[in-house]
Amino acid sequence: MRRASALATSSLISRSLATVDGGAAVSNHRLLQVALFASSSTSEACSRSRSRWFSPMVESFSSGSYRAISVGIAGVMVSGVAAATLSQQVYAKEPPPPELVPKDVVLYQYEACPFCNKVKAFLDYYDIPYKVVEVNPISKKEIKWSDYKKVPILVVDGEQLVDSSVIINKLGGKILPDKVAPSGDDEETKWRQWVDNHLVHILSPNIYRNTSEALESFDYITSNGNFSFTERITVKYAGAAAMYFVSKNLKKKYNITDERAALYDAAETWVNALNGRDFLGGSKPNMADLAVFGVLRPIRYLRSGKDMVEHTRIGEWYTRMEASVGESARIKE
Ligand SMILES: N[C@@H](CCC(=O)N[C@@H](CS)C(=O)NCC(=O)O)C(=O)O
Repeated sequence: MRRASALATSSLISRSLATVDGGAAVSNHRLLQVALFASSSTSEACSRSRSRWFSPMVESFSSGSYRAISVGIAGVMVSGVAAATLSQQVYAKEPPPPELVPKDVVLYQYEACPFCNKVKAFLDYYDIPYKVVEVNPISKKEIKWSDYKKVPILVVDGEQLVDSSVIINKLGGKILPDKVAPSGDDEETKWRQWVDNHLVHILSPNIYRNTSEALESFDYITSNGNFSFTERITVKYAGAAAMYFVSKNLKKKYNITDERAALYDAAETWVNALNGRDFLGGSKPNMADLAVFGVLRPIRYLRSGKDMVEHTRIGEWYTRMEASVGESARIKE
């Protein structure tokens, strides 16, 4: 068992180093796929962010209350309730009509995978209850039954859906009857494509940028993923070392000279796209908001995500997204 695991790990590493040397098909590399990101969607992260979200409101409410004292304590309390209600209305989920909610939804995923997190942001926001099967990225035994060998796979009332964007389109078509199908050259589609073709490629070079960030990322990945005890230890250190090198290759492949600058630039590009709106979708998130939020969620509380929020204007939008997406719709088993 130990030998099998060591063999698997060494094959992963030798493959990743071969990829570095050969420079081909990096995105198909198993370690990279194992490695993609750790989830920050822990309840701890949620509660931290939620308190940050509410604190400016509480502060402004408090300053308003000084003025209101002259009017009377009752007035303050009424306005407090009104403010809370308003925030709930503004940043609320959009559950579909109950008759359209699928009965049985199962997501096969890696907790840290950005594509899986894109699907989860969609399910959480539309409040579609789903079960999660965490796939072991080395054996993949949980998806042996499928011909498709990547994650996410979403099984909706027995029907297999694959590829994050296709999953979202197909499920969206079923549960959101009033949503007009995008024309293809509209703003929402353009930014969804930007996520898949640009944003996701900047993430790996950032989270494996140096040895300490690579270790931080693998600590997250191995703590949240489906690994045996031996795999957890070996993958953490060997994976971090391998991905440090792989990420240098990815930088070349995607013409990235300074990975942090590229991340900040992407965050600013997104904020510019919002053009003063709360969300790209206006007063409510659309599929592009959910896609950007979904792929950023696994890195948000890693060093790179913290830097991104500190050095760019994306934080306010991200916090609004956290408030809108709210609690996960995942069914805990
Ligand atoms: N275009 C696909 C990409 C999915 C993808 O590449 N998933 C990675 C994990 S992040 C994967 O499963 N790779 C195969 C593997 O781990 O062997 C999507 O959007 O769902």
